[in-house]
Amino acid sequence: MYDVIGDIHGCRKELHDLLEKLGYQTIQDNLHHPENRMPVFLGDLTDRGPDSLGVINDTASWVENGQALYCPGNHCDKLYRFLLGRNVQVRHGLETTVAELENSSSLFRQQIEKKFKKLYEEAPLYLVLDGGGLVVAHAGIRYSDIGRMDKSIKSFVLYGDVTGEKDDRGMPVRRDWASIYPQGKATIVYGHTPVLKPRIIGSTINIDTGCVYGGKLTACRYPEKEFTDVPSSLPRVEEKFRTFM
Ligand SMILES: [Mn+2]
Repeated sequence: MYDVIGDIHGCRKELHDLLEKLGYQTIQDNLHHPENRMPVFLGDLTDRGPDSLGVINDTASWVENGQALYCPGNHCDKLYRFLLGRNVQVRHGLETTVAELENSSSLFRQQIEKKFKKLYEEAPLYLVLDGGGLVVAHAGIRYSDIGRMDKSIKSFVLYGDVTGEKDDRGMPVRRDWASIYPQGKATIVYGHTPVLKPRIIGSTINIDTGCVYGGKLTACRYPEKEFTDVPSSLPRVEEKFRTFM
């Protein structure tokens, strides 16, 4: 039984509030649930929120201890490339995580960088769970791509079905892949696009309820397909939430 948790973006307080509400107990670097449930993190652990390094520290420990699962988001991918010394633009939220690193002691910084690199390198691009009944992918996945792990689907899984265009607010235009995902197939739980409440279209469930924009941090309990959420402690940024017709 899984609790898939939406985009955290450095909101460590909300992460702990949500885990507590779901019945988890944390003791130092360990996470325990009396009914042996397991959290699944669908990427975008860091950036924009107040404690990205704390979120890395917690989640990487739990994954390493076999107490949680993780697949990356686009912000994770960019942070990883930054840590490798690649030429990435330190913006769109990455600047907050980089500032946290720069303000840390060199020992803590080294530990966090090592932990995050290991977490990222050992993670699959997306997770296939429950014998194929549940797929967790940061921005979603096409039905025909489930089972593939090659590089050509990486952009879709991390960024969604982008057209390369920008909308009138300067946001990347994303096609609504969920609306054409076939009915009755594997349940896809994903995030990446902030919505006011979980968006269920057929077998697809978007649980990015914009915690870092003052919304909520949401978990989708599986197989129940029920939601648990906690409110954000951050100010509301209304224009960041997508509405669908
Ligand atoms: Mn994302």
